[in-house]
Amino acid sequence: MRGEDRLRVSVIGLGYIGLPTAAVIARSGCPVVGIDTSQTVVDTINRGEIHIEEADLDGLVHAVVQKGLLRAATAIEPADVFLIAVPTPFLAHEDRTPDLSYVLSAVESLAGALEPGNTVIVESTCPVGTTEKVRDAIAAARPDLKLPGLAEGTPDIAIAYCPERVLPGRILEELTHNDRSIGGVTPRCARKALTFYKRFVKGTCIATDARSAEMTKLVENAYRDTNIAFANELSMIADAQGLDVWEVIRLANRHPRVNILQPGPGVGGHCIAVDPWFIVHGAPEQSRLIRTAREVNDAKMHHVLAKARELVAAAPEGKTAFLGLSFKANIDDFRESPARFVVAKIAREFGDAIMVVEPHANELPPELADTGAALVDIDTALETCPKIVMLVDHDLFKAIPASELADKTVYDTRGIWS
Ligand code: SAJ
Repeated sequence: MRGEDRLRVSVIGLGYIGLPTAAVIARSGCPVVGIDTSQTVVDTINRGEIHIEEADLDGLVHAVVQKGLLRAATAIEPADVFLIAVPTPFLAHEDRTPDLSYVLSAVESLAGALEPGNTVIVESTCPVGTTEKVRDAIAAARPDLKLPGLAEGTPDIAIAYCPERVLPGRILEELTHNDRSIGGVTPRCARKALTFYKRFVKGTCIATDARSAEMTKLVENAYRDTNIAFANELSMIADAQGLDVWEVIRLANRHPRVNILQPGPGVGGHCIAVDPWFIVHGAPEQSRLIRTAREVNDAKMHHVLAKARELVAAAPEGKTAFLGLSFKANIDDFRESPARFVVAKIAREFGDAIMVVEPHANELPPELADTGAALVDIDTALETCPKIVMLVDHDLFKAIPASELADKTVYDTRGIWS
């Protein structure tokens, strides 16, 4: 590695994790080149602008680009540290096999640029064993290099897995202050990666092995999914028994050792709704609870769909407003969003009987475009619609007093007016 201040960093993948990570590393003083296959993304960042919505990210990217510490490109350049932050989706939605092709193609493109002394770090969420696969792919592409765990003596390249654990909406804060698990292919690799993270992480950095770090990331999201599934299952039980689930949870949470999460229209996003399946895929026989939690959260989405359909179908001449499309509050991320799923299904069936309010969208997603459903602002929806389905607890919606809805029929899946 180079001297402290001239450490060159390459961040591959400039999405929700890669771009903030690149900006935070650049802020620590390292020159960073961000690599992305999209020319539009590269051009946007090189103008000092951003293509995603995230608190305070625009100001930081603008500042580090202006200082010459962050630059974007479509082709890999030599660096001291290569950090991979590309997506790991499913191969096919039905069988939920993890698709490692983005990770492996990033590895393929950086392998040619590797020099002895370099460090390769995977941050993408991955099934257990992926970092070793990355090492093996580098070994196949670069037989001239000594790789950790494969060759005798000091390896030329350090390889580690270091998952991010930031919450969308709080990414910059959490990138800096959260603790990090840093898993090396060998202990030496972990130490090298740890020294790098210490430059910009204020939380505690804990060295471990790559497989444990890979599993830790999956476990964190499966834990949250399971807890949300408990709340969602309770909400369906409460519906069947005519109970107010919010009241029951509020009361149960007065117990000093009970902390039930909030029911909603299902679990969305690109992490919690996906990662538990990586565990199930790796150990199907042993993952009964984790699989069931996924199924419960998906079932909640269908439960909400059925109840929303009932509301719209009753007197369809009176319009229904659907509040929110994103996968959670106050963000512009619509990936794997249960709200979007529900609205799209209803729109296909009822078209112009529905209005959609989403303060974080300028237009409706493509599957809603020709259905007759209209994207309107909140005041138009409140003036026009006698029926309301609340799907996402954006601050804008939480600011509506329950008294303003007194003459409406409301299905509140988030309990904000409970
Ligand atoms: N949700 C509920 N009820 C709750 C909490 C959440 O229905 O009480 C829903 C949300 O509405 C959303 C989904 O769950 O649809 C996920 O939202 P989230 O805020 O729990 O998490 P994400 O997906 O934004 O971020 C998660 C975080 N993981 C954990 O908290 C364990 C984050 O720290 C990870 O970095 C991120 O996944 C990731 O990238 O893996």
